[in-house]
Amino acid sequence: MTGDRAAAAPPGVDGTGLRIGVVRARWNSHIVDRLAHGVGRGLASLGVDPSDVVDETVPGSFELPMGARILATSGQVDAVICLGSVIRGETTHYELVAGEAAAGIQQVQLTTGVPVAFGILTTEDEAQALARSDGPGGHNVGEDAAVVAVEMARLAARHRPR
Ligand code: DLZ
Repeated sequence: MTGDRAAAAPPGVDGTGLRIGVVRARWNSHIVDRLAHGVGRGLASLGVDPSDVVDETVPGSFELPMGARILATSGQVDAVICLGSVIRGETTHYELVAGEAAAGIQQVQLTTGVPVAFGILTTEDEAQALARSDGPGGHNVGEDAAVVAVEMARLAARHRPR
């Protein structure tokens, strides 16, 4: 029991033909790798072709907004997913890294108009991070973020100015 609720895709949401950017932080990579597996499962379940996924890494979660902005403005992707793990017990400036990552991601999606899904775990300890980056059938925030990215990319496409 993680205390979180996973995002369920609304009926009919389909990722076929969408191009998705995935930016991963290299800090706590053992957790971020698990989130990336969740993204893979989530995108595959919605029909996104793996060849339509653009993968990049950045040093840490603080750099995720910049990585997202680079992909969002590249014209290569319909949405971006940011993956990171910030663990309070192991990080002296937890609030700074987690807060700036969240604020930066929101700023990127609002200023570029390209949806950016928040797949960053901000947890008290490693056990919580492991519980939220589970394998198939368990809770994985990367899988949730994949659903968010596809749903928001479709929303943006439906209302794109002509
Ligand atoms: C410096 C730092 C620390 C202490 N903790 C984390 C963390 O828990 N998770 C994470 O993704 N990144 C961390 N970082 C690195 C910063 O995000 C950033 O990469 C550096 O401050 C360099 O700008």
